[in-house]
Amino acid sequence: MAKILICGAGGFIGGHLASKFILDDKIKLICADIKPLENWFQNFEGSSNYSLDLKDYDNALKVTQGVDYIFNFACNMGGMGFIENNKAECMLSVLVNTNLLRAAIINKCKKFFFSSSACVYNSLKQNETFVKGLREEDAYPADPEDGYGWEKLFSERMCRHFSEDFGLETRVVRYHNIYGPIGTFDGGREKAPAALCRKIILAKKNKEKIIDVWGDGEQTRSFLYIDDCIKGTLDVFESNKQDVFNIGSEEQVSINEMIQIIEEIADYKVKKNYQLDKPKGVRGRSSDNSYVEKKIGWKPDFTLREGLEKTYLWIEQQIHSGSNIEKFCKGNIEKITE
Ligand code: GDC
Repeated sequence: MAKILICGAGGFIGGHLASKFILDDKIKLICADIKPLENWFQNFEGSSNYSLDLKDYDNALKVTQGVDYIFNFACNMGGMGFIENNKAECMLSVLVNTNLLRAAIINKCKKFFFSSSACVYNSLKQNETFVKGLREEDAYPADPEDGYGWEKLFSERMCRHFSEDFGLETRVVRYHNIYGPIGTFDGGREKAPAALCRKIILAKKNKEKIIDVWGDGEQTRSFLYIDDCIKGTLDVFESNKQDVFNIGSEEQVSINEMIQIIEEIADYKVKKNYQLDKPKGVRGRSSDNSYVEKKIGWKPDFTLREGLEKTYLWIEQQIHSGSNIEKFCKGNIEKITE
């Protein structure tokens, strides 16, 4: 039986991965997260669940004992509204990955997965609205997103050197704005797909005609649906390629175009109040998947419209039932904007 540890299992991607592993009776699953158990987005009786802070090395040592495979999703993160305003908090996540790598060596773990981000890419390559998809080599020379992106790039690098120096097998992926059901949609950490679904759902519910949009709406991104993300994660993990891969979509849209898709799903049209002083991040970003497709054979299945339909429906259910609002809409540190 393989013993698998998911760190950050109480969060969005970790929770979805846990929901896959829990169905496999050849896996003994261990889940860890800093949040109290009742706030985990998903938790399962069939796994051993720990609420602990992995910035503490003793906790990292304890939870990795006897573990074969480690997936590390644990970090303090969120959408642009969070990472632009909490750079030190984001950088402190370096302690989690450092502790887990050290503990993986002590406890002789077989393989280590690190969830990096498109925020590692050089900002000069993201200055236009429509940009060429980012290739893995575009992370260097280094000029990543301040705070959050530097932490991710440093931790990627540490994975590389732990495998070179200590023989630990590592796998690293760079996620490009993952979205979908059972994720944050309010409170300051939400990313654009969930935030804009929420705003349109509320406008429709309250018969309002105008929503706030950060920036001028012409900035572009590509967004990856959670099911594609989980499939890509497992494909990279199970492969024998010790490397760094994009896990993203190549469907580049402007924020205005995404709003139009959400309006069509909602069957409700809104006017946009552009807030130019809000966090905007890079001007344009998209993934180039040629390397991951060639080496791993992974590519996404869901279109943005298909993924947004599922996401919209789930957020609408949460808002209308009102039952899970606390769990999915609460930041756990004070300094959050909007
Ligand atoms: O927050 P985000 O999805 O993160 O924002 C995308 C764009 O959408 C930004 O330009 C933002 O200004 C715009 N936007 C417009 N209205 C709103 O109401 C809104 N809320 C939000 N959140 N944004 C709005 C993300 C990081 C992640 C992760 C990924 C990797 O950056 O925040 O932590 O690492 O990147 O790709 P984004 O795409 O800039």
